[in-house]
Amino acid sequence: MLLRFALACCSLGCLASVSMADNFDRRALADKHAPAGIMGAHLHDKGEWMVEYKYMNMYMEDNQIGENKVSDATALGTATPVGPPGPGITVDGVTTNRGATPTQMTMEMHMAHIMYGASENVTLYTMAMLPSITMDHTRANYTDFTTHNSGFGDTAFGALLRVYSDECQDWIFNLGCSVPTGDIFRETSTPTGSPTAFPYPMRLGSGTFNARPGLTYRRFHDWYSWGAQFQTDLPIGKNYRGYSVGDEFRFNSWTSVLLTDNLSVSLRGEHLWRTEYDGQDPAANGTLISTNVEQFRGGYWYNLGLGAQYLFHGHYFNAEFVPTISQDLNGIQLETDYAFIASWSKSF
Ligand SMILES: [Cu+2]
Repeated sequence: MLLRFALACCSLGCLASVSMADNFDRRALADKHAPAGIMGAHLHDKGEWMVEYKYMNMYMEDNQIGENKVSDATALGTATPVGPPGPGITVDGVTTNRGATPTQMTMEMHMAHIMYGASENVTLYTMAMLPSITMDHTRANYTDFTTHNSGFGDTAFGALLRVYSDECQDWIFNLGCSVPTGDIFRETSTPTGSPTAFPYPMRLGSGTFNARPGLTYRRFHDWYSWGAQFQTDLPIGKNYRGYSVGDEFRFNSWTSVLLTDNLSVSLRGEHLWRTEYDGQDPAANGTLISTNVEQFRGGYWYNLGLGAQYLFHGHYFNAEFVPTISQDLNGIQLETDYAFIASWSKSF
């Protein structure tokens, strides 16, 4: 590492050690992949496969209007138990939470990811997702209930195209999409006793075909690497329930530092924008609860990613802790606290 550092200091090029060993592959060290929260940022050699299992858990607690946290009493519009229906709260001209307010949500996701190098310049990938969503609520009469939904989510696939590469940098275009394999028609008997549609954020998929184009830049230096990525998730048309989820735009940048050839640490910053939902599901009653309000799905989030990557006999471990540093939410929504992402992968 010290030698690398010394070489980097006296070199004008990005990779001083390239000339030291002809077969040296800088992209094979611990920082070969971007931090765990990033997808579509590396290519594979022709004929090479990669399998990955990725786990994510995101925690949300308490409501926020815009940038300000509010109490459950404020979210329900009453400090003393009434109803339901209670008075609810009016935000941006929309009255909601007359039935109940969400207080907490966890979204777990299991992901199975396969990549294949179809050629030197094209890597194909697919990813199956299994979300498991749990939401806690308080009614206007201050009794609590919990709803849960889990199963097969939407499936992503696409092609990563090498736009440009040289010995120390890559430009990669992600020609990605997702198909609506996640069920959006599931119902729950909690809390009403009769089957009711899950609110928007508890559904397993978007119900639409989504275009997910993205562009990534990566640059490798002797003892560190960095990258930047713009990634989108754009629903096309409306689903069979008459709405589409919001557009999503993410801009990430990160730096990974090699502690040894097999161990690196990373720091990442993520800007995330989501627009409100389009259309309306007739079964979503926004007056009863804020999670059914189409306008209250958008906002801006700034997330930090503190990660580590470890390469052990061909097994690649990638983990990241992702606290949300600031957020500006449309209407009233649950506040995101943090996420944890971990993955194991192997190439062969
Ligand atoms: Cu891969």
